[in-house]
Amino acid sequence: MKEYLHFINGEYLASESGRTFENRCPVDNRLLGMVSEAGEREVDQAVVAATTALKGPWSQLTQAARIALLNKVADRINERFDEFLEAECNDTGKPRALASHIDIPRGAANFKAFSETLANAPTESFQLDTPDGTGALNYGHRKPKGVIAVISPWNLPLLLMTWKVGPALACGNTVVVKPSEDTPATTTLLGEVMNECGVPPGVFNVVHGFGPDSAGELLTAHPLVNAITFTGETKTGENIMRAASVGLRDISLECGGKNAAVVFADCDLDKAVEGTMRSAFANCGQVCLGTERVYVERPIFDEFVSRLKLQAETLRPGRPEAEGVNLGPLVSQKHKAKVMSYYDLAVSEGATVVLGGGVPAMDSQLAEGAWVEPTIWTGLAEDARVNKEEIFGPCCHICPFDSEAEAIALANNTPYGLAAAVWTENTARAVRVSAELDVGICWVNSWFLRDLRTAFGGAKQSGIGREGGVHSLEFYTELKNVCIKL
Ligand code: NAD
Ligand code: 6OD
Repeated sequence: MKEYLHFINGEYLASESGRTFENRCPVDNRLLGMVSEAGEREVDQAVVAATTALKGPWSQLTQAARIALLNKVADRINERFDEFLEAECNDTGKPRALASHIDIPRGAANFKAFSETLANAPTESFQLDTPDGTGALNYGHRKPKGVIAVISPWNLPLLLMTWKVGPALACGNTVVVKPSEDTPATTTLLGEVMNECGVPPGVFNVVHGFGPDSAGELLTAHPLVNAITFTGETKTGENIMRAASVGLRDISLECGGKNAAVVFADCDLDKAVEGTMRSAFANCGQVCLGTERVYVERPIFDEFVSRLKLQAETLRPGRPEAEGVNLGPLVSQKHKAKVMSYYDLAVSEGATVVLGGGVPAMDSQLAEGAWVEPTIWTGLAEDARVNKEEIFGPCCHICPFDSEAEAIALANNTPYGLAAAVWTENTARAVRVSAELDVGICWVNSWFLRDLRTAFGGAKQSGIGREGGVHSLEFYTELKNVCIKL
């Protein structure tokens, strides 16, 4: 049985209190190990280590040397690919085919993606005329922001954690990471990689625990934390924003969504069905960018519904390593209970269940796992709770529309504003509709196609701020103006 320890100042250690909690595999509910729960002492140790490292050898490294170290980290993750893969699949239950294609490669790539941005991003410069005629020169100078608290979720644990740690370290900050209590493994393993690559102690620290009254809250409240970057639910984002207001610390919040896909009759239907298959069911529907509301133009509505159903019926649940498996369980029993409550609610709100709606029959060992059926509904009212609240499971509701204006209004009829997918072969329409959608990320004829130089983040209640490319640079550095009187 594994022991998941904190990683503080380059060393693994358990909590002084001896408090631990279980880490279970959602495939069959087997106990994977015990996780040490950080208290005030460990969180303080981690933040102090990060504060000390900020002024130590880390600050002496040139940008090029820092980038070279982070490239080494990326390479070492790839060398230890199979260990990261096994750890991620054990914690989440996701198919190996998926994690080896997305989670682990992106977990490594996030350490490389920002080096070119950093090396090539200009800062502004202005010449100012002065009454004495000699003038002044202004220029921008970037400094690391300091100690960054990174609070991450369980759905893409390595990818979403390194998406923040990569640029934070590249910009010269130090970090204290609090991974999700459900997925401690890959973040813990990353500590070994940091040591192997020679990243100075205290630059990367990990504390384990829960959110409220535990490591998460203690970390975000710590006065030596200079900024907080968070991915998770909107409600948690609100709590973190409150914590960050003490001492006016900067925040980046990447939160929940209730994303729409808009499928026009002039789309390439094969591509629209295939894309919606992925956006609704990939990672068992546990992707923040995933589609839970599908709006389809009436002439192709029936065909779209029956083709998506046919495709979803091909999803094969099973162990992560099993050949041909393309559907994992949900992350935990707790999350299964939440998703199942929405499956029941959909029926009581009057949905027609096109597919699924229950728990699949799994063989004896897997029967204890957090499995749910891929589910498709039609016929719900627009204001049904199932159409309004984020479920974060393998499910979607499909609704017909009759005009472009109606589709836009329906898609925007949500307090969230993370992502959307538009399916049309008419370029003018694609440009028009994507301009009108109130979201941070809009894909046309694709989904989750990522270019790490681009802005990533949510509108409305899906978040605050943008990361990615120069936007990460904006968040992870403090921009100072230097004014030289000539
Ligand atoms: P969550 O908000 O429950 O937890 C996220 C993290 O916050 C965990 O590490 C948790 O322990 C911690 N936390 C909880 N309360 C806290 C508090 N008061 N103070 C400090 N830390 C606290 O989210 P989750 O269930 O892990 O993840 C699923 C959610 O994340 C969904 O809503 C999904 O849409 C969202 N998400 C968003 C994005 C994005 O990029 N916008 C990406 C992935 C997931
Ligand atoms: O691709 C990314 O950089 C990113 N942040 C993806 C988020 C996925 C949400 O579940």
